[in-house]
Amino acid sequence: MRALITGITGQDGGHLAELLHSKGYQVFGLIRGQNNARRQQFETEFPYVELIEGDVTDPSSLVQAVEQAQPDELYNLAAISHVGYSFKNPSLTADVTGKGVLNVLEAVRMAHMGDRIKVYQASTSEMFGGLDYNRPGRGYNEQSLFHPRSPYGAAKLYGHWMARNYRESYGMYVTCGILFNHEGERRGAEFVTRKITKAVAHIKAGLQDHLELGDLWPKRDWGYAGDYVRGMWQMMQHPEPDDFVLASGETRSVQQFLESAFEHVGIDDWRPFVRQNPALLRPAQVDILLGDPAKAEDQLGWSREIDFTGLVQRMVDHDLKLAAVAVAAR
Ligand code: NAP
Ligand code: G4F
Repeated sequence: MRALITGITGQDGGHLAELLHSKGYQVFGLIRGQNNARRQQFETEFPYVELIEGDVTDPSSLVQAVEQAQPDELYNLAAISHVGYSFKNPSLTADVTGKGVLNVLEAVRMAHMGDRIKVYQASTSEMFGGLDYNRPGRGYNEQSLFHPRSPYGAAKLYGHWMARNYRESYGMYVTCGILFNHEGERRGAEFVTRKITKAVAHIKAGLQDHLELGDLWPKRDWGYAGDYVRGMWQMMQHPEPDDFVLASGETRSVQQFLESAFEHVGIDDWRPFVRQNPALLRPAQVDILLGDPAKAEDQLGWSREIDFTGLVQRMVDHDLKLAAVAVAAR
């Protein structure tokens, strides 16, 4: 089996490459830029991945990538994925996170491989967004209404509907995973969980004295990225393309994540170490995300191995090791 992954240098790209390699796949990854700063580190960690240069905003590079990789499965993970950044760069976000999906789908169709390549689209719980009329109740599922609250969420919703349209119009195998927040050791430090675990480790090691955050009250449904990429692969083995929610079914506030991380290093009172920075507030907030993964559990047999406490501890322990290396190098 051959797989092409866009967004290979991101968090999920790394986990998915590892999973597919362990299953015997030949893995190809689309990498952008003339001199991508992440390339060398990526090649060291994943020597078995064959990198192909391309960009989801450049249709011809995608046709070439598809022709070169000849994939059985194409996982479209590339995106500008930071919600806060998308408010500052909405047009770029529309081009990459939205129209980029159309470019990938068209590349498969234009290369006349629409009948043999299965496509996975990385859709998101940010598409639900949420206002009073569509609060999640027992959890958003595949039938819930969408109301995106950011340029990122709106761009993803466009990509989601284009993916569904290619499934319905051309009979292509295009599956959308509507994934709730998933985190881990590979999470970028610009996302709140990793920002917290890194800061907690640095504070414990004496490398940093405080942490600046935005809103602490929003709630998210957090899981471990390794569990979620396994769900992506399971979706692609399903006989029919479809939409599936992956979520933990539990929701906690940013403050609860913060408390758990500090608690794990033996600091009971986190308040002296945390300041609010108004520059980190967003023009609109998604108050609460809670997902219902029943369909994926029933139809795919998907389950999670790592719970919330395990996730926090794993991330903090990883960052404590990195902090110890930094202290030793001083
Ligand atoms: P991530 O760490 O931010 O990775 C994004 C990837 O997209 C990076 O490899 C980045 O490459 C690549 N990329 C950005 N612009 C590109 C372009 N113009 N052309 C080609 N590649 C480009 O995201 P992630 O957490 O792994 O998430 C993977 C996907 O799932 C994303 O689409 C995200 O929106 C979606 N998603 C994530 C979550 C979550 O909780 N993690 C939940 C739901 C959905 P560079 O190295 O060049 O920057
Ligand atoms: O970690 P976040 O930036 O993740 P967010 O906005 O939930 O988006 C992530 O999950 C989505 C799935 O639901 C993905 F589609 C998306 O690509 C991304 O992976 O922020 C989480 C919460 C927000 O309410 C934010 O306002 O934490 C709050 N927050 C408070 N202080 C902060 C900060 N977020 C960040 N990034 N940085 C802060 O300092």
